[in-house]
Amino acid sequence: MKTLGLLIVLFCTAFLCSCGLPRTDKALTPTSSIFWDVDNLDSIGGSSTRVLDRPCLIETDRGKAVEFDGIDDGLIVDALPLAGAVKFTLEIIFRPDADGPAEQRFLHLQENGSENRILIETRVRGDKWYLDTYIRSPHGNLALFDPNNNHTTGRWYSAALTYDGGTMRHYVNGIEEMSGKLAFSPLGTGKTSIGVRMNRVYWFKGAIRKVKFTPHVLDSKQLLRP
Ligand SMILES: [Ca+2]
Repeated sequence: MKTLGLLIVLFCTAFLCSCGLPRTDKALTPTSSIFWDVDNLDSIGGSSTRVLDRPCLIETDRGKAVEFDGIDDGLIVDALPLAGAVKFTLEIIFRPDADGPAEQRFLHLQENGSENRILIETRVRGDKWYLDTYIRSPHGNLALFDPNNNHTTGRWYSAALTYDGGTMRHYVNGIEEMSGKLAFSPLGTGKTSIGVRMNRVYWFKGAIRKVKFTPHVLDSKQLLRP
């Protein structure tokens, strides 16, 4: 009985000591890509997801996707997978539809309790759209957009935003469109909104199929294709 008591004491001591050890938070410092399939309305990427109005789950020739009406549909995911990343690649596969709002903030990574954020947006004019990306941290901010980089709505596209420690770049279908110098410090924990800006303005009209987060810079050849 004495031996059993001793074993229990030793086990509890070991357990308490291990709890006191510093741990690395994998959620804060991912080392490989995290894929989110936007293929349901309950849980995106394994994180709890809040549904704003009625985005629709749809079947497409490339698999399931979620469709947004451009009025009040959105998803807010309780995770910011690029928290802690000093360099990164953010990618999304989406289908922008014609005649949506002129400005659509449809992928928004927002640090809790600050204005620090990473955004992928579109500007839509009739059946044409162009990419607009934005990064903000305490070291500065930069928006990249060029109305001459027009694409046709109603088709699937991939957009990518990268930051390599000094330069921000963005791509459509793996082709670089713009770049600019930026100083940046990593975001802390936060949330991600899909189909709308976090504060429920600038709604997206179209469909979204995948989001991918990578804590380093991918080569253009490695980027997702639609
Ligand atoms: Ca709606």
